[in-house]
Amino acid sequence: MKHFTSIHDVTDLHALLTEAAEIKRDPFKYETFGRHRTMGLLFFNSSLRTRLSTQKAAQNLGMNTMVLNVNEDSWKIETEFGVVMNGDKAEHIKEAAAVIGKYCDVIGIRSFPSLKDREADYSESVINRFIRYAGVPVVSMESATRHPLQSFADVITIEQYKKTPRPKVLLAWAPHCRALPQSVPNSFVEWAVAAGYETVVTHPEGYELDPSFTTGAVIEYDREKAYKDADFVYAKNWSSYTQYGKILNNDLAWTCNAKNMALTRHAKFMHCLPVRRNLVVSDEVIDSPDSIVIEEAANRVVAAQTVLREILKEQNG
Ligand code: SN0
Repeated sequence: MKHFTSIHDVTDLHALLTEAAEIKRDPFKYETFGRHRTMGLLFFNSSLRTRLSTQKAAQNLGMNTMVLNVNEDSWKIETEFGVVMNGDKAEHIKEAAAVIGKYCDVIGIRSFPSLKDREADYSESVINRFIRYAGVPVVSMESATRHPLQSFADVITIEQYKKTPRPKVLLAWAPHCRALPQSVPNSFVEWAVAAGYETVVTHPEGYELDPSFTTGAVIEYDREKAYKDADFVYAKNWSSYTQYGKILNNDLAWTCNAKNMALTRHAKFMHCLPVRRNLVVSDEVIDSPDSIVIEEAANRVVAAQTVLREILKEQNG
């Protein structure tokens, strides 16, 4: 594996899941594999789990880590070309990426979408420019359109809990007070379909995701039908893709609550976190024994470690 920005960088998901299970059983099996290698973690946006789990994953492989909160601790970075840099941004992405590439053997990037310009966001300019100018492998730690480390951890978690070979996995839109990216849902659907699950997405009208991410999934507007007999419910808010970045609905009937969950086959509740209680999910559901959000977050280390090992394998030759 050279870079890791989506499911398309994975040649054999089944083999990757086997590798992940092995790493989960014995996290220190490859503790010297990344010796003398450095991972730089660059955050253009906030993070708790990704920041800590990815560092821990790198350290479990014997790597060194450096964390930079871009635009806060460093010079502000200009990501566009051809602009007269007479504003508050002192450094261009072209030099920044090239320099960081000299200090790091792997670079992780978190860069959320603007949610203002769909074409610009969906062109993934920040992560693609790092890939182009850093000259070292780049790992997405949530980009404008995807969150593959999260989705990989989600699939690892479903594999751990599933009771049937092909569980019904529901991605259920839920209300939120802020406009959020489509990255988590886009990516989750791609991975769930690739893992071979019966993948259903439910949301109010106007929340259709970019169809290139939902190929192979069923879109069910009838929420009750969608929840019916689900084995896993992945609640998540996202802002509109069609009316880009807009909040179109705040109906609390879409909250993942006990009434919706009662329609399922004792479904496990999942969410990437952070989650807004009693807006996205009721206390009752997230605090129930069927909630697996903490184990899901724990698997973020496993996912990141498996991916870093794949990248190091290629570097180590
Ligand atoms: C991000 C998102 O993509 O939805 C990151 C999730 C891993 N979530 C948020 O930004 C939540 C912020 C909030 O105000 O609740």
